[in-house]
Amino acid sequence: MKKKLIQHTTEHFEKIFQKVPETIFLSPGRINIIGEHVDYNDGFVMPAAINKYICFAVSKNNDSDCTLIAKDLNEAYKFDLNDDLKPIEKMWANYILGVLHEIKKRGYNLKGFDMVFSSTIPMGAGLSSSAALECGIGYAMNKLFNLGLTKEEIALIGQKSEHTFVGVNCGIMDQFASVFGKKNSVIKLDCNTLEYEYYKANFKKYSLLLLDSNVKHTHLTSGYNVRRQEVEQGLAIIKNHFPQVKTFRDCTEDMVLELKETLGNVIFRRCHFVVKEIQRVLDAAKALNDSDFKRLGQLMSETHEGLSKDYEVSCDEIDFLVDAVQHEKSVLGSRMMGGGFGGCSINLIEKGSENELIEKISAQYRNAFDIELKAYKVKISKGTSLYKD
Ligand code: GAF
Repeated sequence: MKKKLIQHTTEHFEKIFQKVPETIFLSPGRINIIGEHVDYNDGFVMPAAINKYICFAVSKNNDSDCTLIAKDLNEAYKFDLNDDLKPIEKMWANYILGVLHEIKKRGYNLKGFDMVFSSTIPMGAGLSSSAALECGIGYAMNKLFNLGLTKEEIALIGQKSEHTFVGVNCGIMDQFASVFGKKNSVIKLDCNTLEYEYYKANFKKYSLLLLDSNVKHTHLTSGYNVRRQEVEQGLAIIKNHFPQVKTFRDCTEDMVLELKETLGNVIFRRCHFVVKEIQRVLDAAKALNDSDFKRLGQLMSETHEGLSKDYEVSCDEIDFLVDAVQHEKSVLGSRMMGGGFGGCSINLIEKGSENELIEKISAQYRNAFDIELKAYKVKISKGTSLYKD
């Protein structure tokens, strides 16, 4: 699949620009084992890059004009790099323009380029095709024009551009996973300090299976930014009562419980989820280290309960998919993954049982919602990288 993607992207570039692309880059999507909606709350997360990619074929063109071709959408956008870059109607282009704008703003010198990109990351499925696009373009500019950006800077530029050009106040998890992904490794990222550790993604008898609800979300129209405001509001109240609290990391469950009435029902549930989720990631890292997959699965399921009932970022279709596997002996844990309001569930499942489960759940899902389920057996792969120069 990767080879085909590279081949198609390269051929398309050659057809459009009548030359061989100077470089090819691959930027992966991501999964997240656990730690949802805590990256913007100074928590820990455990994402990993996967073997679904956006492929970029790029060449410098000795001009200040740039041509971007979104092969899968059959759309193009041309602009002059010397112009003041601003968000435009074409949403996909904003992920790229935002990154270029951020790079220019930091004083780096960019020159014109021609680019074709194509993807195997399903869009709106919670696998972070947007971060892959941002990081891929950041990585490509860095290499092509020798900017000297670090991987961390590339991730931060991607995040910033999503805030300014797309309007989603996302955390750092997706961009970090896309850039820092490592083959067969899960990243445990401290979103407060950006320190990270790799954990061997050795699930032994188990594997990770994604069930795609085929319900598309966009964070902009979903409650993502609203959730951020709610927890910020909650944290301000907590800090007021407990001056020793600087971030959610310093906050205990008891503190939140003590302030239940002051916070009010909704904000209380949001904050309670955050505090519990931060602890769950630490417990999950231990479980993974100890190869205690039963515990890991339990923690994943607890996360879902919290995301659905307290953080309220799930939806009927995803709740259905998680509920449907609850009593399956082969499944140790299941939860919605990513920003929510659609997308995929991630399941820790006994190796070899995947197909049977997919068949069974697909039929149930079709009956309940008249929607075709998609399933992905993902492999954990390396982060954004140069494929060829
Ligand atoms: C989205 C965001 F982009 C991430 O930063 C993160 O908050 C995630 O939702 C939820 O964990 O993917």
